[in-house]
Amino acid sequence: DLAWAAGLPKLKQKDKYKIGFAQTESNNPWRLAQTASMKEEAEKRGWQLVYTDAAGSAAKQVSDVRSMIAQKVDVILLAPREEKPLVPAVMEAKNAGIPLLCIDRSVDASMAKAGRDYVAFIGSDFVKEGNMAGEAFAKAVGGKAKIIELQGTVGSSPANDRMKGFKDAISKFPDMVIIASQSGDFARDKGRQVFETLYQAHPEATALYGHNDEMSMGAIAAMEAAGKTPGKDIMICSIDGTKDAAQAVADGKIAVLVECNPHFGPKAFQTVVDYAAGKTIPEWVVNTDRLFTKENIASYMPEAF
Ligand code: GYE
Repeated sequence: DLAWAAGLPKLKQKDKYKIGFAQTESNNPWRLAQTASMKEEAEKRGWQLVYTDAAGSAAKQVSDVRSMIAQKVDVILLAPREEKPLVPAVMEAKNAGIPLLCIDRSVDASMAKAGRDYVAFIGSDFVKEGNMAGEAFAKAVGGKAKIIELQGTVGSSPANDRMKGFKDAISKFPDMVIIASQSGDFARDKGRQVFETLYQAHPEATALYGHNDEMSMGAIAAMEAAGKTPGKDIMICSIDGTKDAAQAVADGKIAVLVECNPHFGPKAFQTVVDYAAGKTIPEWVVNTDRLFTKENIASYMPEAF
């Protein structure tokens, strides 16, 4: 039938699967929430989970996938750290006859395609996240800001797309300008260091766009250490929805927060079941994300991770 006709590996219908989850790193609350969601779902269904943590190395993640192939897992869930270096892992799974799904980040579409080389991409629309952030932020700052951007991991799909979406949104506002942009690798400490350096070089900055909450929280620490008030001297917009960031919205430090939901377990496992049943899986199973400001953050607080 349709899904299988494309040349993708088949999956037998079984009560229980041995399922691989190749995580990219575990140094932030988003990753921990995602891993917990996978483990919970595996336990609930009684499936065996083969879990690996690439510890921030694309090369290790490739070998993690190889070891899953060698262990003959039934199916692989891959959270590809970067778009290009993980393509070989995707192709090797395909050639070994193991269906693979990209979870939360995707791989370079010109090199490996969902629906042809791997089953599907399950995750957020990062361009849209950047767009939502940019539009709401322009409103929050009255269409005028000198922005420092902290990019995510270089070569990762969320960094590439959040950059693009935000840029497109603010291009409609001539006084919204990005004056400096550098990667903080999605990490809190790196975000703090990079912000400190960029702010020293650009003391005229009035705003921060952080591609994730961990970097934004790091930057807030740097601002406060420099005697500046986040939310006043420097306006902030951020993406994810961690507990710390939600609290910072409530406290008036972060003006705009765009959600990126890490709880993939139920959706990912159900997609595997549907695939085995021969249902047609969309190439992109899209997660929808919400927008939070001081006005509506209270309702989100219990969900923050
Ligand atoms: O925003 C970040 C994490 O790939 C969508 O990666 C994910 C991003 C998320 O490390 O916090």
